[in-house]
Amino acid sequence: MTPQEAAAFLTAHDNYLILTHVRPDGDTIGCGAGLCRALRQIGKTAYILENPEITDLYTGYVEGLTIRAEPVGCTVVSVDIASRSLFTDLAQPYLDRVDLAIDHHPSQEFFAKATCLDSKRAACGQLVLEIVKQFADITPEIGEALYVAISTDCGCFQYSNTDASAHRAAAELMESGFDPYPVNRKLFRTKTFKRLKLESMLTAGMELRDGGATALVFLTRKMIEEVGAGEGDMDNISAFVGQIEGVKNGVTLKETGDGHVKISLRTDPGDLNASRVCALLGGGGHAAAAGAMMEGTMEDVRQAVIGAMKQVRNG
Ligand SMILES: [Mn+2]
Repeated sequence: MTPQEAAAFLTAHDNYLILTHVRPDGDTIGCGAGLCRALRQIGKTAYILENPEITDLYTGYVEGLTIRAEPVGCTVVSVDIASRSLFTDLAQPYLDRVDLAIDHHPSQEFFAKATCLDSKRAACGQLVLEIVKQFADITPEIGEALYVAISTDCGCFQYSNTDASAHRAAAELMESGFDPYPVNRKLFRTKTFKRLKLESMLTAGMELRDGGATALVFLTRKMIEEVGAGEGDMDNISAFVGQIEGVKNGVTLKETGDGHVKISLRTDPGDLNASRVCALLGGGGHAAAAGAMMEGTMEDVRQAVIGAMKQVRNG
């Protein structure tokens, strides 16, 4: 589906239930909030399905927009969700019931009846902007939500996915009238003290390989408990390792506490395809940022990741 067709679909139906992905980031939340507000603006009934994993950084954006139980005869739309494995527990009843998926992941698995996919977009928020501006005014609230989607997914316009069109979309959203300074300060220039402590622990336990081009960091339950960190203190912590000079491939392994380890891989463009590595581990994502979830100990998963990286590099 093109953005034009998606806009036509959204104006033709009603009673929307919007789904966001597990471990929600700024893109999925910003898209959900922006889309929900745009649909309400044109008189539609629209809700975002409650996401139990949302962190403090993003709760404000969905205030008054969420619902726990399903509206009758709803039209289900997912935003920024690449596969069924990324559905939250509450979204499980909708695995086969998504009417429209709006996404930008090359690893999109086409679980929905219709899909509006553009894998060239830095953020799903760019696609949602293109869709909603065809039927709604970009109010400051919609503008801020979609700005959060775009700016977080391209690391405040620093990641390799950042291009002129991401900047243009951000500029267009800023013109809606919200104040970008507090948003940028909160999202990109503020760290909790607990976060800094965790980063120092990650640094102390870092493993460097390939002459320093590959770095692995290990976030254990013990560290998290010692610091008393909440999920909000760990938002986007997988971006940390890539900030070290010389590191092209940054691996963050995080114990989930239920016998699984979450893998996040960030790579330099053209060096190693992160999505292909994570596909070997049962996950997916983008060429420069991908993830997977594996059962096992930190050491099991460490070896699996190193093996998968070698396999992709040699294959
Ligand atoms: Mn995204």
